[in-house]
Amino acid sequence: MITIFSEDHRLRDARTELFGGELVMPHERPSRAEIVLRHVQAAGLGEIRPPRDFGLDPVLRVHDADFVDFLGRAWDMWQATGYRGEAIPTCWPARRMVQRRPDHIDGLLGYYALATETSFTEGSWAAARASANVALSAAALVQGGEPAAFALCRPPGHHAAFDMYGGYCFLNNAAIATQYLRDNGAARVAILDVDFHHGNGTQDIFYSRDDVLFASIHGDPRFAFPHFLGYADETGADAGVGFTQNYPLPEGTAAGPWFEALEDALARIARFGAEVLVVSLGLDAFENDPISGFRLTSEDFSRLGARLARVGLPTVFVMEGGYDIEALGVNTVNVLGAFDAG
Ligand code: OKP
Ligand code: ZN
Repeated sequence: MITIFSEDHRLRDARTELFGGELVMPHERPSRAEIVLRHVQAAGLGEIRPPRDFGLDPVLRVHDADFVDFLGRAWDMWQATGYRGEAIPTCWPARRMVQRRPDHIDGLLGYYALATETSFTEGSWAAARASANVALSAAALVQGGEPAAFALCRPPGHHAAFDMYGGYCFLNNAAIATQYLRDNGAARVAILDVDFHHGNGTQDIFYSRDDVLFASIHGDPRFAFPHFLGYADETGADAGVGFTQNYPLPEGTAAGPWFEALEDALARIARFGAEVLVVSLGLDAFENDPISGFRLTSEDFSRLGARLARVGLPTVFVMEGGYDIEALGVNTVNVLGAFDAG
């Protein structure tokens, strides 16, 4: 299959991630995309193309305009304060406080962030836009008749909600691609999120809709980030009731129960009558992932790719997480190669 990749991912190169009470080198770093690209090349998966620029219109179909405006101005506002570090929120509109957009960057960061690990830096906005264009370009290929395409997105997107960033995500690449598919002829699109972490942003964006099915297999929020969404009883609202399905699984989950959840999700996707499948492809359910808690093996990722091929739908793979950088290229290409072989 064709891979879409942008060198501009490198513009997202934070020095810090607030982790365990320390500022550490970010887990979500440029070498992640480079190793995946190298393995795509080495495996001869197919052509690698740069994205085209879709502008902000398709982004604004799923994100709040004031939020997008904030992302575009946050670094300059932070710089103007004279602060010397990277931009990290320190306060929130917590319970019983007023949800009103303030003016100062310290307040804006807390207003729009859902967590503190995602330091905002100089090139973050440019990289996030490029990442969305990667997803859109892959979606356009599939809309144009390609059976599948791989959006090698970085930064990832599935934690970014209508008006929130965090969890290493700024714009929700999978949601932007999904809405693009809807706007260009697909009546029903299914999103399958296999990243270890719950795709809270994607769920948020489509929660009240019956034209997009969202299914996610992830670490139970009682023990896993993002901690405040992703329970099994979140099944949609209004017209969207029954069009969100969460599979929160316990720490230490290995292939048996994981693939059982996958079968249930795929049965729902079939019943839904999806015309296109968007896969939020995180590889952090891997046994050696440094920040996650499942036990899938590299072979299990091949099994996943082969199973997704049997679904028989046009498929857009959108890169999300995966932090065992040594294994990330192998695991990604195991999914995609097995899909192509299937
Ligand atoms: C992004 B994606 C673990 C803290 C986790 C943020 C994780 C973001 C994951 N103790 N911090 O879904 O891979
Ligand atoms: Zn993840």
